[in-house]
This record gives sequence, structure tokens and C-alpha cells, in this order.
Amino acid sequence: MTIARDRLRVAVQKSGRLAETSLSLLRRAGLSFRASRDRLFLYGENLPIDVLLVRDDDIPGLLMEGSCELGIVGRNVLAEQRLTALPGTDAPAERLALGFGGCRLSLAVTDGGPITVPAQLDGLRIATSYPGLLADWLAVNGIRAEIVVLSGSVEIAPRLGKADAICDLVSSGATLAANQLHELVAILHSEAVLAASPHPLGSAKAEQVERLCARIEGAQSSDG
Ligand code: PRT
Ligand code: ZN
Repeated sequence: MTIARDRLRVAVQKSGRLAETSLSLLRRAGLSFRASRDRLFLYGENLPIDVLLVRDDDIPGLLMEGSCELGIVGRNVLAEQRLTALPGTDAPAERLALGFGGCRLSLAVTDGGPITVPAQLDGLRIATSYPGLLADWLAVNGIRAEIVVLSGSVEIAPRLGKADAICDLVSSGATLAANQLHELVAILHSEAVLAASPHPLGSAKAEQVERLCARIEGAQSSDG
């Protein structure tokens, strides 16, 4: 059930790679905030817009249940949620690409190993935290592989004998290199995005969303 709220609510990562830049983007878009005592909320001081500070994985769910109208999250998290949501449920949509938090979800294999092209993954095991995106890519590319779902430390799976390849986020490539792995192919290019709740908004809130998007775009175009 959605409780009627006049103020717009934006979900932002509480701590992690996107946290600081997400808040600084909102500040550059002209919003100023006062933190709640428990640091879970930032109350908008100059506009009727509040920020909810959460784990990034919770953002798609908050948008789906209508607890927040907008969220700043990696495209990888949003796209995975879309692919693993129950059929018939409306998923949040990407509204604006934000130009930070860039990374790619890539298939990677052991250096010097026998696999040199993705087709050779047929019949093998691939470890990932992104089973939806990986299954989708494998189906599109006609590759039948077993997906081993791991919630973390995916890069050590080949060394532990748990998988023949991995599918994980890569930015600099240093983590892959440190684990004697290299990229085969990127299956998704990601960055932080502004995502919108699939719930229809009343006209006043819809207008607030449009204004905030315009402010964010303005802040982006005045960058660097
Ligand atoms: O606590 P919470 O659940 O909120 O955070 P989290 O730990 O799940 O996420 P966090 O903060 O690590 O990442 C948030 C988002 O940042 C991700 O969903 C991506 O959209 C984006 N992002 C950008 C990355 C990376 N770059 C990245 N390099 N997320 C993770 N990594 C990891 C990757 O998984 C691998 O372990 O960094 C390692 C590889 O980095 P390189 O530079 O060695 O290639
Ligand atoms: Zn997370």
C-alpha cells in the first residue's frame, strides 16, 4: 500500500561507490538537505524532496512498492531486477543516465586457459551475482552454460574449482588481473542512472519529477 505523500522521495545508496557522487549531484542540482538523527533520511530544506539512504540492492524494490518515486542506482542492478522480477510485475524504468559509476559486466576466464571465445563456454559453469543478465545474454547468444550464483567474491570461483568462468563487474580490470583472469566480452555497459517508480504519479508529483530531472540535467551539462 502506498501512503499519500506530498513530498518527492529519492532513494540513494547510503555508503559505497555511488553514495557520495549521487548526493553531490543532487546538491549541484540545487537541493539542500538536513540529515535525520539516524542518518536514514535527508530532509530537503529548500524543495519538497527528501532522500532515503539505503543499500543499492533495495532501490529497485523501493521504487516498485512506491515508497520512493526516484532512485539513483547502477544500471546493472536495475537491469538485473527487471530480468528476475516476477512475471507481470512492473519494473522501474531508467530515466536519465548520470555519467558516473561507470563499469561493465563482463565474462572473464583464466589467463592462459583453453577458453578464448564465448562459444567455448557451452556446457561449462559460470559464476556470477547477476544470474538474470547472464542467462539473458547466454540465451541470446545460443550458449548453454550452468550458472553458479554467488553473492560475493566471484573472482575466486575459478581458483576454487567452483566455476570455469565468471561474469562480474569490471572497472579498472585490476581485480581480474590480480586473480589471473581476463575479459572475454562485456555483456552490459553500466553507469549510475536515475530510475523511476513504475507507479503512475499525480500531476503535481509528475511535475516535480520533471523539474528535478531538468535540474539534474542542468547540473550535468554545467560539469567539467
Ligand atoms: O552496500 P551496498 O549493497 O549499497 O553496496 P554494494 O557493495 O553492493 O555496491 P558497491 O558500492 O560496490 O557498487 C555500487 C555500484 O557501483 C555497482 O552496482 C555498480 O553499478 C558500480 N560500480 C562501478 C562497481 C564498480 N564500478 C566495480 N568495480 N561495482 C562494483 N565493482 C567491483 C566489482 O564487483 C569487482 O569486485 O569492483 C571490483 C572490480 O573493480 P576493478 O577496478 O578492479 O576492475
Ligand atoms: Zn549492494
